[in-house]
Amino acid sequence: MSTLRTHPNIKTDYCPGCGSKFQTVDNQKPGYLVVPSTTPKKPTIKTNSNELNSEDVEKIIRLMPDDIRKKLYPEGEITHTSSSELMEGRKSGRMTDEKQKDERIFCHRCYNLLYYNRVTSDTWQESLTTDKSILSFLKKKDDAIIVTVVDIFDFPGSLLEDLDILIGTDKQNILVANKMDLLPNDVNETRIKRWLYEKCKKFGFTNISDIFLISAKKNWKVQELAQTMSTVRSGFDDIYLIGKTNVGKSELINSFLRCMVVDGWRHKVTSSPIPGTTMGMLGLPLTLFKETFGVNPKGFHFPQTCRHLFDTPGIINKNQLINLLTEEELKITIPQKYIKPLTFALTPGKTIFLEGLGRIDYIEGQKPIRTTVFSRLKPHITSITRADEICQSMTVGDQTFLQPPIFSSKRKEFPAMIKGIKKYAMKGIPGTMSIKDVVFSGVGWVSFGGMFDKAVIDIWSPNGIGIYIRDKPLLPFEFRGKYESPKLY
Ligand SMILES: Nc1nc2c(ncn2[C@@H]2O[C@H](COP(=O)(O)OP(=O)(O)OP(=O)(O)O)[C@@H](O)[C@H]2O)c(=O)[nH]1
Ligand SMILES: [Mg+2]
Repeated sequence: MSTLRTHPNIKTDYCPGCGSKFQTVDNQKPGYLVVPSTTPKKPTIKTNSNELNSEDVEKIIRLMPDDIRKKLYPEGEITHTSSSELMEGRKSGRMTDEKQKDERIFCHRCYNLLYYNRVTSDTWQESLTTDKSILSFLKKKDDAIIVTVVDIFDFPGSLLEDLDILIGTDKQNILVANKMDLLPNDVNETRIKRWLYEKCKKFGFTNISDIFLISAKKNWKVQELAQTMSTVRSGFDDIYLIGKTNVGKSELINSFLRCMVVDGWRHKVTSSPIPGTTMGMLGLPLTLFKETFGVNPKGFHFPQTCRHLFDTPGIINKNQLINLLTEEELKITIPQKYIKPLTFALTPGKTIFLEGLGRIDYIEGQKPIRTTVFSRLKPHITSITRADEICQSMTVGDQTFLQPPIFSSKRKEFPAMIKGIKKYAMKGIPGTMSIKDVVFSGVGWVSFGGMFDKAVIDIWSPNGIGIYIRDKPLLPFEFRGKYESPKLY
């Protein structure tokens, strides 16, 4: 593989975006590299006579009055640009942009994700790991602190189970609940932290040094998190970000880079909605972050040489419904911004669909139940009989109004909707608090509340996977979102 390093910008054998080992054999496999040419490109011939070449531009800049030139191009900032780039520069107030300056060479998949926001193939999914024991080396590693990242929008589906057994209880382990920007901004953080702690205990994760509610995308609470990491870290520790796929580990690395490193984008790693974006360990030297992670509470500066902040490959959650989706479907399913709760009354004999990814039938009960949907997918309500017919047509591969899934001739079989939980009984309570959440992993959840004696529901999903019942709802009081009638068919 060392032959790949013939190009001056290929510094290692691994892609700096996703950590895959570079290879030039199979363009459907991780790390595929189109080996760039080392021969310098010939200058492009001007086709547009109005376009200035770099020499023309430099000449114009040289001829400018001194004071104007200094104002426009402070020392060291003059770059070779064409006239159209100059226009761009003027618009954005910068002479160059990140993509021009980032000279690192990425694998084919990262290149397309970073610059075109698209995936090049879907067969790489076969190389993803479901085996969380790849992290078990951490159990023997004394010089490490762990940051366990979960997705608050997909909890408990996004939590690594039995963490205490997997990596031991002798290390500092900070729990980070990411994507808080998707929740209403007036949520009670103390209650959510307590809620998270209780849930984690239930899933075999008790060794929690601290809990942070952050948004890596918006850089919320990222500086505070870094401060705590530096406090709990001894000078000789590496830092590992671990978690299931798609929780935002890589985006958190990028957020640290954005907040704490000048020109941090030069070290940016690949983050995308495709589960399994990071495929190998990616270590950024802590020296990059200057003192951020290197100062202990007493203020001593420890040597940081060879200590790293590691992004790790996410452990794929076989239960996550988003693993079944194509890139196009992911783009319409994964929430990007604040999810507005949608509240309505569900009457006995009715079904609520979250497109073709979730279905709840109200099979037995007397009264309507207060139902609130937290999902990017809009709910559809129909009778249970009609819902059965719709599912029947989906099973034979017919396109229905429920999308995703989007059926096409190219699509491999999509799993049929089956009952994952049958005849689940709930009892209502007086007051405004919700009583249960039904979670469809990665897609969203439905909260139930109100005063009723008994309501019995069946819960369906593709192959019956990814369904969790939360005895204590995450947002028990946030049902008041704008009342809208769900679509009726
Ligand atoms: N709304 C929101 N989206 C986020 C946030 N952080 C990450 N994301 C999105 O979540 C998706 C997954 O992010 P990644 O950083 O690739 O997740 P990861 O944990 O590194 O995933 P793998 O590499 O697959 O293990 C991307 O679409 C991100 O834009 C956040 O704070 N808020
Ligand atoms: Mg990643």
